[in-house]
Amino acid sequence: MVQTKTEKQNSPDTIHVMPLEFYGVNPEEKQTKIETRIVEKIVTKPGKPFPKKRNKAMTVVVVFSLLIIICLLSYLVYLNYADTTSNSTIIEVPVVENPKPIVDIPIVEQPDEPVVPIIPIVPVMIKLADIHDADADADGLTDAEELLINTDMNKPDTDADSYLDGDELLNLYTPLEVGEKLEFSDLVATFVNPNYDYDVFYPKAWFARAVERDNREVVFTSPTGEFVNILVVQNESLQDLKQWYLSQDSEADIAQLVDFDNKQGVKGIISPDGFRYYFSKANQVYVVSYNIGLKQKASYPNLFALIAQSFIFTE
Ligand SMILES: [Ca+2]
Ligand SMILES: [Ca+2]
Repeated sequence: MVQTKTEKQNSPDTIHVMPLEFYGVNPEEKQTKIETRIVEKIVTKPGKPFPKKRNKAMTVVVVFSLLIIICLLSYLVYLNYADTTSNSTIIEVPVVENPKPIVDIPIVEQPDEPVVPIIPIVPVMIKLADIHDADADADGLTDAEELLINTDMNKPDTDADSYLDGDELLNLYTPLEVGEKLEFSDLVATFVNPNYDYDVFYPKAWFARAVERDNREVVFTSPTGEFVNILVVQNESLQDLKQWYLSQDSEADIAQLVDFDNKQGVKGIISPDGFRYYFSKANQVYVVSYNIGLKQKASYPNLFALIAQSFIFTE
């Protein structure tokens, strides 16, 4: 079936070509050749895709647009961050000076214990009269003393004059001879202190020496190590002996101080424990002390008493 020119043009399969007259040759033949050639060209030549140049331009436009959008978004994000930073609140941390540590002290419950009353400890005074060494014949002299002065430790009255050995010695008589003064016997020696103006008897078997050159302190030492010393101390305010004693020992009981008159007529006092005798003259106090060292018993209490009984001022 032959299609009219109009039908060809309206057909969906029609390929529009130039009018035959355009070619200038036999229209029918030429038309056929041309159509054939065009058809062949169309059939043999593959269809071109979307022009490359156009695709590249579109891609560039799209990419460029995306870049602009990204830049705008980044800028907006930056502005938002900057605004947040500028408006952020600065929290000031309070400065605490020298904070005190909090220490939890554990509460320890104390067990109930019976209340024990506190009893003050009162030092027990050791009295010389209570620590005399053994006295076998009960004549007042210890066995050690009788051994030292050659009396009979088993005979209370060695010279048989009716006076006990102990009584004779403390009255400055020898218990070895009837009616003989001690100072003329061989039992004692006299220590003369010219610096402090006194004399005393001391057992000849003892050793006498001055601690200081001026004889302010003198020591008489027994063979057992016990010793008697005489020390001169100052009493510038010329106090009475008992007042002076209290000034040295404020806790002393003045009622316990014993008045003493020795066999030379010198007045003094005896300490409550019996270990010290005190004499005074002018602004000086003479202290006669007995020291038993580490011993528990006093071997020579009567010889100590003899020294005190014989003490006499020479001026
Ligand atoms: Ca005796
Ligand atoms: Ca006698």
